[in-house]
This record gives sequence, structure tokens and C-alpha cells, in this order.
Amino acid sequence: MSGPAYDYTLLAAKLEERGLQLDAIELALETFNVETPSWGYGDSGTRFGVFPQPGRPRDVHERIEDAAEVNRLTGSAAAVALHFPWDQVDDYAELRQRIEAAGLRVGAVNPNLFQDPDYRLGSVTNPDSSIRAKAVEHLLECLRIAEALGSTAQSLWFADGTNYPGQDDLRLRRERLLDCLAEVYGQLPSEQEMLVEYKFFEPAFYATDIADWGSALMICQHLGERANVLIDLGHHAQGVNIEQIVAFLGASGRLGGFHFNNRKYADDDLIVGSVNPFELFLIFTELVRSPADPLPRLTIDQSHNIEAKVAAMVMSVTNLQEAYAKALLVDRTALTAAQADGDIVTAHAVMLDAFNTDVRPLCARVRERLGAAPDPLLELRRGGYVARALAARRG
Ligand code: PSV
Ligand code: MN
Repeated sequence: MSGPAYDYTLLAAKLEERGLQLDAIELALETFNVETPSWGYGDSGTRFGVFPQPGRPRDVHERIEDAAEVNRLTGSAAAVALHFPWDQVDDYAELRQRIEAAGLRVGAVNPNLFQDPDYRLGSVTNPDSSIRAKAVEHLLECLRIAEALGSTAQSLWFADGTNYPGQDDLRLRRERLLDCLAEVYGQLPSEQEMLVEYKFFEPAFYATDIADWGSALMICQHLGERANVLIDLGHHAQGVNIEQIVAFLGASGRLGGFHFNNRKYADDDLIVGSVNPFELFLIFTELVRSPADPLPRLTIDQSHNIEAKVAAMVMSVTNLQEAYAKALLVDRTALTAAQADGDIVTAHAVMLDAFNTDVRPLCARVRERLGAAPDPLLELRRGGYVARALAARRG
């Protein structure tokens, strides 16, 4: 598919009418960057099965190659988020060199406190102090790994929770969690921030210890200014207004970052923007009010099960580019005026006008300028990367 023709003079004139500069929007799109997850390139599945894909990466180095290809095609995915111990190596200086040689940098470091059998009753909330000490030790190890890799964030998610009323004391669990995190926060290197992610259920089915943004925010406020809340789109109940959470956390300076994916039912892990692009657009309208506004750390958190992994990641990045571009087209002056007049329908129409603008050619032009592909999926097919990986990764 080649992008539809686009009349830039018309677009520029339309934007000028709205007091917006095409140049500023293009510049914002050029600097737009998302982190892709190393864990999104390897094997994954559901508890019902895994469908291993031929040519999938066999180790962290091959996951980095895939991430580099996604960046080459989109121009907006220059960082790769890592997960430990999944991405564990003996020599982190060497890993960093290889990542940088691939044109990437290391994004957030994600400690893993949910797979070790010791964490059956929790990690930092575990009733057993020796297990809590083990969890803290892993979190501290991740501070050192991040230092070695040049990463500036610890992205924390805890599977901790209980399955039955009475299983454990909810207040004590919270105290244990706060104590452990305070110990880690106390040793956080100055260039690093701590992101605290919440999730309302799964794997815990009665009470998750950090279940919602309020709980995460209270923890961050307890810890200090370098602890901020991370929103994962898949971690809310049906109907929750995520853009409002973005607005409130953003206004209080506590929005640390995003894990993007698509959610229809639960933590679906599908291509971001695939089912509800309007919601994604609304989230971006709360993330930025003008092209000059800085964005928080944006990460994709998806593990694709049946779809082609590199292609799915490419489409996720371009969906994000387009949602961001549309958010930058909102006529804020007209919106503010309509809001002040109580003109509900006009205010809503302003939002729809931006959402319904076809920004694909604009994004294609920006990608081309970045040296990336105007049509990344077409270029992925044409360039033969997947076939080359398949040939190189046998066995
Ligand atoms: C948990 O569902 C989560 O969203 C956390 O961010 C994990 O680190 C990630 O998925 C990978 O399992
Ligand atoms: Mn997540």
C-alpha cells in the first residue's frame, strides 16, 4: 500500500487557521520516540498454548536485532526496554555496546518478581522476611544493571496479591511493600527514576496489592519525587476513563510513563490502537496540549501470540505516531472557546475534526525525513528482514 496523496498547502492553511504551525507538528513527530519491549519479540502465549514462530529470536541479541529493524522502519523506536532475568547476560558493558551499535539505547529496566516459585505468596509483600529480602536484592541488582546499561528508569510491576479473603492481612502487606520499596528508592542512582505500575487483577484474583492508580500514586508520594505512576492500558476494568487518569496524573506531575497495548477484555496484549483508536487519540490529547509539550516515557508492552511479531510491533509504532499526530491537530483555541460557551456539540466536533483527519501522509513524510520508511509494513515485506532472520536463526 502506498500512502494516499496529501495536499500540504491545504493542511498548512487549515492549521494556520487553528493557530498551529505545520513545522512545529512535524518537528514534534520527528522527535517522537517509543520504547519497544525485548519481551515482545520472543515466544509468548497464553495459558492455553504457545505458538512458536519460525525465525523468532533465540536470545537477547536477536531480540535487539528485531528492535533495531522496527526502529529502522519507523524512525520512532530508538529505545528498547529490557526485562531481568529474561535479558540477563554476563557482560552488561558488552550488551550496551551491541545495543548502541544497533542504533538503539536501553529504555526502562524491568525487574521480574513474578516467576520465581519463592514468590507464590508475593515478593515485596511476602509474609516471609527472607523472601522479601530476596526480592529487594533483585531490585537492587537491577539498579546496578541499569547503571551499566545507561538506563534511566526502573519500571516496577508486582504480581503480588491474594486469592482469598483472609489469606493475608491487607494492611500488613502494604506496610511490607512500602518498607521494601523505600529501601530500594533510598539507593536509586540520581539519574534513575522509579515507575510504579498498577493492575487491577491477574494473577491475583481477590486483592492485588497495587491494583489501581490511586494505590500506585500513594506509594509514589510516600517514596519521593523520583517515583511516578506508570499506566498500562490493559490494566483497567471495563469502561474506565483512562484519559482522565492521564489528565489527573499529568496535572499533578506524577505521570511517569505508559505501557501501550490494546485492551478489549483484560490484559489482551494486542496491537495498540487496533480496537479503539479513538481512545488512544484521547489519551494523546491529554498527554500533550501543544507540540512543544514533552511526553512522558512511552513503552509498548505487548507479547503477540499469533500475529507476526516484527510486523505487529511496526504497526503498533505507526498507530502511536498517528494518534500523536492527530492529538497535535486539535484546535485548542476553538475547543477552549466552545467549552467556555458551554457549546457541547461544537467542543466535541473540534475533537472529531482532529481525529478524522487523515494523518498517514504526514507521518509518512516525517518518517521519510528521518531516513525511515514512508510505508514501514511494505518496506518490511520488501526488505526481506523476516526471511533473513528465519535463515539465520535455524536451530
Ligand atoms: C504485567 O501484566 C505487565 O504489564 C508488566 O508490565 C510486566 O512487566 C509485563 O506485563 C510483562 O510480563
Ligand atoms: Mn505493563
